[in-house]
Amino acid sequence: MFEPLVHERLSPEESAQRGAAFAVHMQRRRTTRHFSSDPVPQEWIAQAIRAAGSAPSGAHQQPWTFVAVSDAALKQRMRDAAEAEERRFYAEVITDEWRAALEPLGTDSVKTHLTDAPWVVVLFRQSFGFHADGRKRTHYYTQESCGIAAGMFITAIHTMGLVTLTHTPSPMGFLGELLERPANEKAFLVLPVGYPQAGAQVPALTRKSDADTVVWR
Ligand code: IYR
Repeated sequence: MFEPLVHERLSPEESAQRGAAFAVHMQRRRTTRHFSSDPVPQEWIAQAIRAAGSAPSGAHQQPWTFVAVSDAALKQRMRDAAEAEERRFYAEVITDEWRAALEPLGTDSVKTHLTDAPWVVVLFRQSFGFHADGRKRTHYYTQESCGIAAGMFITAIHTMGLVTLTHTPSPMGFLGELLERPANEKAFLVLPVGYPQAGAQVPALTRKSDADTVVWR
């Protein structure tokens, strides 16, 4: 079944203006580890998830589940479990090369963002799904699909004037248990969302230039 594409062709001037303004808007996005506990309405999180859910996906299987946590006790349990994993990571798993790469970012095993931020959104990747009759249904390109959806979520959050952090506790198995997800769902990314703390600091980073990013042929 097909239907007509709904598409508005913009004037070249409008395309150029929107493209330039959007690139400036996106260059202002920063990842922060310092969240205020100021509340954020549930509807705003729902809007960002709705935007993320518009992502293209392999065979349009939409292999994602977003679990949005605001319950303080649950956030504390997620933090306790994440910090236990991260203490082991920073003490035993990390290589010298990896430690040096993270040094400018100032990361460590203390994950205050998991309890400070009003929302912690956990994106689960559905590594497979189910047919209506309960048979297992293969999902395709789930990593790519969830990566794109995550990017759209981050863009929506930034556009709403909020901040987020892409947190990847490793391993992430504890999240499926704590959030009671079925076995076909694998935690993909943890995204605390909120306002930045007053006086929040971010690493002084520069981004790759156009010349280092793109090859024209
Ligand atoms: N998962 C760890 C380590 C970590 C790894 C990378 I690559 C980062 O960009 C940041 C952190 C942690 O969350 O601290």
